[in-house]
Amino acid sequence: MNQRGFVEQWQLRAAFARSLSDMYGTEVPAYTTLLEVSHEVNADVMAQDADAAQRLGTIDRVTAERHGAIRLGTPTEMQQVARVFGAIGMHPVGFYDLREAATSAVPVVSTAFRPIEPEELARNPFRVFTSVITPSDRRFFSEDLQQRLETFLAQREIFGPELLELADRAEADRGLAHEQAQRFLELATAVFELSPEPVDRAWYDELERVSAVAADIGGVSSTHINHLTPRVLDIDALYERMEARGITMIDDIQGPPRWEGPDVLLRQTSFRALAEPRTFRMPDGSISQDSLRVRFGEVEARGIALTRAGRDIYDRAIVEAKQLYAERGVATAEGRQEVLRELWRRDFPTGEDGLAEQGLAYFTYALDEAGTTTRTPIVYEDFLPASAAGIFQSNLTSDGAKDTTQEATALDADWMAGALGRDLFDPFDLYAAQQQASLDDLRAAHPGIPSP
Ligand code: OOG
Ligand code: NI
Repeated sequence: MNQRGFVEQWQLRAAFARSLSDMYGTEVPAYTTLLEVSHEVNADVMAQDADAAQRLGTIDRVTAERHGAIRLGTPTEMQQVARVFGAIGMHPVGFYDLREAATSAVPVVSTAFRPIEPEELARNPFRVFTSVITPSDRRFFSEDLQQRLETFLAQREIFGPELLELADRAEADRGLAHEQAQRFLELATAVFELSPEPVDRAWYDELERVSAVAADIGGVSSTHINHLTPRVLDIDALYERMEARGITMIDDIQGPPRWEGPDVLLRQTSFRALAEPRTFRMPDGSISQDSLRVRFGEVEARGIALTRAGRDIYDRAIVEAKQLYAERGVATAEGRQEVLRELWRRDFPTGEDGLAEQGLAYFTYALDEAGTTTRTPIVYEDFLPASAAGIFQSNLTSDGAKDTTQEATALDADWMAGALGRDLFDPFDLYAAQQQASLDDLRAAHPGIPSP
């Protein structure tokens, strides 16, 4: 807050991330353990070599850094959540089609809301992976079920008028007066709390036979945060320490392997979804207690953003790795890491120099005090569809049903932009523009300088 009691957008964003984190910690205590262990690991990595640890962001940024995941029901809800995130300087970036990326039934398409300017990312990089269900996709939903689902979703109100009004004001004024900021944070946090309202058992179960994700979204008249993810500087160490504390993790760390070369993109893992008590309304009208397993805790380590050329190498390596697991009968997480390492050594340069020279990753350039050009890697701020599908799947209680004889509904980045009623940013364009801006600044200040 500044002197006149005005709370700027980035301060609202940081406060919202903290508020969600506090709320989620009371709802899912294992998340609090995950935060504790993340802090321990980060402190240890900093103690070993503080410069190396902060090559991809200051420790203050990394300590505050979270991503959340939410799942919504309609284009209207997407438009409304875009207003709430717009209020705190988060914009939709990228299009992810989980219907294609997942082998289980995951009938959603997604985008991620995040800050897009380097200074804003440095202040607080909060991001939220946001999915919307696809009732028109016949591989999952019959015409009859689509209609009943859409009718159900059209009747619910997730974002109330007071919250939306405050959101619009914050977006227009780039912040809010102190009291309004408090109210905005209170209302916005409440949207994502687990509702005590009884769940209609028959309706939930009908949707769950199609897809556990469909039931989580369309089986209830509210929404909730699905997981919150801290950033850690050594994800392998974190995995071991969580298991040592008796918390069962999913089998793998998704994404690139641990290896001796530069970390690229994103590595993620999670602890298994926990049974949470929920209240149900049974077909005979009685109320009963049971539990649902949908929410979990995830953790991630971030690496350098790859160019399209670099990303192609990554995508091909992930596909090839899957073939090799099958061919060689690889059945353990360590075995899969070995295969990935083998491919990384073959396909990726072992240093940042190689990544830059071959145009595989993004960097910014500047002159240091001694007059030499320095190169700094740009951190990857987005998500990976294959990893996201893996995270979804490893936490589903059932695979659901996908009728692959039916046509997919075509839903793409343009559809998403239309649903949101806003521009959808392309992640590659954002990284490329940041790299180019640094080169332009360098040349403007030092016209004779050779290209790095
Ligand atoms: C979102 C899964 C994607 C990630 O980190 O890749 C995700 C969800 O489960 O709703 O959060
Ligand atoms: Ni996630």
